[in-house]
Amino acid sequence: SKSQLTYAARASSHPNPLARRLFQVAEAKKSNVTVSADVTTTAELLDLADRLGPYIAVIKTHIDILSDFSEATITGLKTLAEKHNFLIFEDRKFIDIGNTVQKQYHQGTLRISEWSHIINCSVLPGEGIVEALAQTAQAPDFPYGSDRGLLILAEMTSKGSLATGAYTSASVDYARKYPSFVLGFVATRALGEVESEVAKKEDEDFVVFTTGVNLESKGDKLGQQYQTPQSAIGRGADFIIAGRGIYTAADPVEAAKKYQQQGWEAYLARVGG
Ligand code: 5IU
Repeated sequence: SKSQLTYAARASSHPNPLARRLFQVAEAKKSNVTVSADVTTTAELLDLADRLGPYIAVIKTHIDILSDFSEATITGLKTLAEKHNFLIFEDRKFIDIGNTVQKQYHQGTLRISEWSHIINCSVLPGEGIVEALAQTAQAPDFPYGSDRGLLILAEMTSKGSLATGAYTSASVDYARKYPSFVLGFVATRALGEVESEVAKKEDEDFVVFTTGVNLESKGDKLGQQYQTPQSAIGRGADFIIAGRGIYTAADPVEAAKKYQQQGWEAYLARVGG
């Protein structure tokens, strides 16, 4: 599978412009780390983004947990993304009928389409959610061009997750049906071999983001289950997502560097570097 190839090779051959950019960023910065910056004020978010920016490929936000979201949040995030060459992933987990998610994505208070390169959705509502988000982002008058993409939430890390079996298979089906907008998956492993109703193309190259990565802890008191960067990347993660493991560390910059180093070494081991 493509996960044996280097990010540089995948960047040069990938048909999706945002996937190419993602792999280029990883290669340029020698980082496959996504920091999940789950802080609750704009000042904390922008401070983390600026300090950790050099060591990460992507920042993942939950913009609706900020107590003071404003124009300054958007401007600050966009400026820092350019300054440090990282992409923005709003972990909004859209999960509604097509008509509603189009408005949640492209209208409304949070203006997600304006600043977030990557979004994600659950396929619980069925294929229509993917179709609707693709339709909005690929409309001729969509202002942000081909610089937007979707990850399908195919599995979850929490204890007792119901995102398994037929749900995970449907995630793969819809990714294969909308490859020009679906970058890949949020999942705990590579999904290329999952049973699917849609035939796998020989050159298929979906990107796998794995959450629940932590070097110090096995889980939390609310059902989160962790694995290490080595384990996640060994199972097929292309990008590892760490939240508290980085931002609650005594020194978040040192922690980010440690995840960057371990994530990169695990990647090099996988591609045989
Ligand atoms: N997140 C998960 N598990 C999942 C999915 C998303 O933890 O299956 I999909 C989010 C929740 C949180 C971050 O924003 O990833 C993990 O944070 P910690 O590393 O602090 O547990």
